[in-house]
Amino acid sequence: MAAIVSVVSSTPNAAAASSLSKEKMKLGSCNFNSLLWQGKRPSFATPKSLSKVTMSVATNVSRFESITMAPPDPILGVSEAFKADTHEMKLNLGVGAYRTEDLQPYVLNVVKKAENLMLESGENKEYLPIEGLVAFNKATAELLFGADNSVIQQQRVATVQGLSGTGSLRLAAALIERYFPGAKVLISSPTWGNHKNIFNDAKVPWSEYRYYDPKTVGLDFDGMISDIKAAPEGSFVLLHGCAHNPTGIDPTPEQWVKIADVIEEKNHIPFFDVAYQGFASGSLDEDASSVRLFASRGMELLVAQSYSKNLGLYAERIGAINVVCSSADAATRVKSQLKRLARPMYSNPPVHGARIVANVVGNPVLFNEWKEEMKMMAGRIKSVRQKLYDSICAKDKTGKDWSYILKQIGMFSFTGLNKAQSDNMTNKWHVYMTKDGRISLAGLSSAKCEYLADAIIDSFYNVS
Ligand code: PGU
Repeated sequence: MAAIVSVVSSTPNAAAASSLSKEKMKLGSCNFNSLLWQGKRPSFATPKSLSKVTMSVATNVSRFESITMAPPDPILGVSEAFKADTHEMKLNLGVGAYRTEDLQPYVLNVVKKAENLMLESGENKEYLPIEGLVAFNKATAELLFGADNSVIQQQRVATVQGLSGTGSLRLAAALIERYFPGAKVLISSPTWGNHKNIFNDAKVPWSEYRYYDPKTVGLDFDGMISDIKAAPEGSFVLLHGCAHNPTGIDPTPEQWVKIADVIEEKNHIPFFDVAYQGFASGSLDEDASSVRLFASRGMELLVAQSYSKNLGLYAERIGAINVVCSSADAATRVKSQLKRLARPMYSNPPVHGARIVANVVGNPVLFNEWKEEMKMMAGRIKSVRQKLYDSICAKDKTGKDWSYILKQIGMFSFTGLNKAQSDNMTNKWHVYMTKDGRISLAGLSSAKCEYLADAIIDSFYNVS
């Protein structure tokens, strides 16, 4: 850490003194304070013009000296490394962000249309209420549960607009910390990397339940059920509503029923993270079926939503936290406390993304167009998934079963590559991915499937 020192001259020349006093010199990693303390003159190259200077104090060692460098983020840091690579075949399969076949970011047509409508109506930039845009909150809860769902009809859902999926999860974590002190959140092993950070920062204890079975590259259903059973009664169980991140492995409808059974039996509280509604199957309703199953049993539950992927609103930070309560009265009180938690954190949420969602969902023409675009995006991901699988099978003559790639759903494929193999993908093949072996198929074009297949086969067989 560099220390900065102001130097004052002993020369009688006032002008020179003043100019020198303004001079700042960097001392590199030298601990200047401690040198002064020891009565030693710090050794550094002194410019000639400063040769008569006495070091009459004014040290400024940073008060942040003890703060160490944070590691790069395991997901978002991958994009930074990708940008720095100049290789022509480089591929960014790190972050889960949809790209076109030309590997360009995609702004949905319905989003552009909604933005035009917003411009035309000349909306202002006044603060939103703490809970967010009322029309958005209504639209988002109805999209999740279905407008005719009894939880909506009976006004049993407390919905508060959040700062996308992450901010909504964080708000829920704050609610758990405040009103369920000591309660544990169970998270899948593995899970989206930020889940642990969110609960750690909110001071909510968590532990993991088994989810991924490396032997089958599939779901460890028995392990999952027995870990949920073994957890202290009344724990929160974090579930990925669809398109599990990072594995791409979802329970079957029958397995969801059994998961709901054990959660109910143990009096746990289901806590859904729904970051990919419509993106997994291409259907908004189908991707919400896990959440709706739990709601239909009359269970109380939490659901964090995100519009980053399904509407491509990544940077708008638009999402929501929904708390389904057993009475409308409880929902009103929960909502008031969510607002109280939000107020000192960020006061009130941003308006732009909320208006886009409300306009798209509230306009039947745009809503239908959105569904078509979502199907198109989900379809492109499915087609590169198929092509990648076909390319790998055609190139790999060992007879290894790669069918798990096809069984996975959503943006990601969990390749089963270990850290060393994932490093080889990046260092040798310029394929950027997370070190847990996850690739985002949303960042793959069909033109690059063959290349990726070569990279995976090389890494799998030639690196241990
Ligand atoms: N929950 C899950 C399961 C996610 O995968 C993501 C995004 C989020 C919540 C939060 O998304 P928001 O943008 O806050 O709505 N995961 C992506 C995006 C990059 C990241 O890590 O934030 C990913 O690549 O895993």
